[in-house]
Amino acid sequence: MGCTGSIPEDIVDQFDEMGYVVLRGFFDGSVVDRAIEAMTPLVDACAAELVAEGVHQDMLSRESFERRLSRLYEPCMEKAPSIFRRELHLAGLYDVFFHSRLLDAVEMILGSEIRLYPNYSVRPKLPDHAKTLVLWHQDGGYTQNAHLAGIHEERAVEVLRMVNIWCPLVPATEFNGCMQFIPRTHKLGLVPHEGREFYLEISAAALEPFLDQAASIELDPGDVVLFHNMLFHQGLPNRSDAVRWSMDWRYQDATQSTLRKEEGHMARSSRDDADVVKNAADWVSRSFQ
Ligand SMILES: O=C(O)CCC(=O)C(=O)O
Repeated sequence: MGCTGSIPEDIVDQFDEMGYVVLRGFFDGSVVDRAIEAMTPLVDACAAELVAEGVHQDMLSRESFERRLSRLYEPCMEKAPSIFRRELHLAGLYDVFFHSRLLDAVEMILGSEIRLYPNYSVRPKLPDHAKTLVLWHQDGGYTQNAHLAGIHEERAVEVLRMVNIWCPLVPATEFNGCMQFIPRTHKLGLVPHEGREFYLEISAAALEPFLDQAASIELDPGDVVLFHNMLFHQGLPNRSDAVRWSMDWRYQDATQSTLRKEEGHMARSSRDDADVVKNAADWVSRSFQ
């Protein structure tokens, strides 16, 4: 067990060497509870829609957070959400995205100009749901795909200085679809990705030499993992009958371009804090960008 908010002294060395750092017990329970509470109205809205369509008679409000979405979409998996993104300007998520100890840790890696990158998500990974099965990739593969399209030079993505964060809202295990990383692959630079039905995937030639080094990152609520945006990673399939709820987001050195059309939100700045998101109300008043 780690200690709430504690940051290892060698965080930068670990991050540089392995491509990721696990911080156990980093968030205290109330941070996770508020995030779960914040998501409940979104699940209610899904339930209300299914009731209106006659899929269910009632909203299944007595089901646990872990099971409710899975029970709701059992009869119509094709309608199930795979990700929430634009909906996340919620007071209960401010303490996650702008957690000051987390920003301290990120500052040690990125420096003091920190942007919340315009790619922040809550994922309800439903059992056996292909749309949530994120294949082996580097985040840089998506950034390249999303924006470059000939506008920027090819290596622009590789110079982005970013820290990705992933944390579970329920225990994440190999059985219900935790993340897997391949240590040290962030040092390879951007490798070729191929388009699949829902996601990109690292090409077999680039992936296979490293696959036997894959490590499962099993985490409990409150644990957080920081990882490099060039690290090879995937989410395992969810073989349980409940939802593997998780959050993932990214911070970037704000002196750089996002290479996307959205500009993100300033999280910390020692130069000029005028644009920094100030509090939960400020976060709620903004929108995905
Ligand atoms: O949560 C998952 O299963 C995948 C998340 C992911 O690939 C990411 O955070 O970049």
